[in-house]
Amino acid sequence: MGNNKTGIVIKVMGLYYTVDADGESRNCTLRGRIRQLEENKTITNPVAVGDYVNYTIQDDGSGVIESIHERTNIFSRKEKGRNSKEDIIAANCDLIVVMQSFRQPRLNLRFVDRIAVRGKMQGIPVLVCINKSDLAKEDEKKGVLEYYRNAGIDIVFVSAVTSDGLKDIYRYLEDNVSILVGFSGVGKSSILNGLFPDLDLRVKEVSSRTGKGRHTTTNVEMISVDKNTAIIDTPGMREFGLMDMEPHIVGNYFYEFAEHADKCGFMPCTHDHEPGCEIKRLVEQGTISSERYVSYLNILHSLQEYFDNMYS
Ligand SMILES: Nc1nc2c(ncn2[C@@H]2O[C@H](COP(=O)(O)OP(=O)(O)O)[C@@H](O)[C@H]2O)c(=O)[nH]1
Ligand SMILES: [Mg+2]
Ligand SMILES: [Zn+2]
Repeated sequence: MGNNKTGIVIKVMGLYYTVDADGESRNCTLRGRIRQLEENKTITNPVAVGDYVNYTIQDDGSGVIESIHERTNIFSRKEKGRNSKEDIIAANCDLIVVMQSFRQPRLNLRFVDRIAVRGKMQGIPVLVCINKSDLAKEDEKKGVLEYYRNAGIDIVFVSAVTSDGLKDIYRYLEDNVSILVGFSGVGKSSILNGLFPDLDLRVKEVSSRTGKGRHTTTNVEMISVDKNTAIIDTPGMREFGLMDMEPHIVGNYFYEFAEHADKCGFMPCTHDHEPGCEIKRLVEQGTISSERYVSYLNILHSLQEYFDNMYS
């Protein structure tokens, strides 16, 4: 059939999708039977940015998505609550870039750690990009590097104001589909503008009242940079839920723990109250960052509490 096409989803707005094929975008809806699939009752939207889809073209020029190609991965989150659904933020990503800033909003490495756990669980590499380095003291940067020592997480410090580090990020982004996540106000748009001046994205002032910034991006959207490079920009996120993860597996995704876990007295060990825990020993000895360990416990305990409530 001549009107049967394959494209990539570059934007999702509720039940409307923008699909790109050969540089031409088309507004699409979703065939009813896909929308009604049983599995869709547990996810917020069956189609995500980054999905390859087959679609047909209607008489009015709009498209209808008929099928979704198999995915290499998904990047998703799941919040608290019995009825909460898994929210697939994007599909088929090569890299997750978590952006943070040293000021306004200030660093929140626990948020980074949650995303890193999710990324590692879903097999997607994670880059931590810390912006507004023009406002940071040297020992603040050193603190971040120490926090992530041996964690298998790459860190780059950048500044949209001085352009420091832009080349370093570009090296990661080039020839990849990267998803960019972070709180509103950390400078995602400013950095993208600095990297790709032709794209002309909107940058808005951080609201001085909250220091959190306004939401300038309301929907997930893929920005095509060149033939092989794309960035998926996400709305400023404040929360990142891991609520579908079994507590005892979290330690597998803290790589500087996982490589020593075979020396723990218990198997599996949650590295919490168990006697003879090698991880606790390494924290006391200073080999593993004690703050990273506290961040780990924070995730562990929130999942344990969640699972306890679910099954009681
Ligand atoms: N000092 C400083 N301010 C920055 C930097 N990058 C962005 N900003 C400011 O931070 C605010 C939020 O930037 P924006 O790019 O809109 O953040 P987004 O919400 O993550 O897209 C704006 O007022 C920017 O001017 C930086 O590297 N240094
Ligand atoms: Mg923005
Ligand atoms: Zn242990």
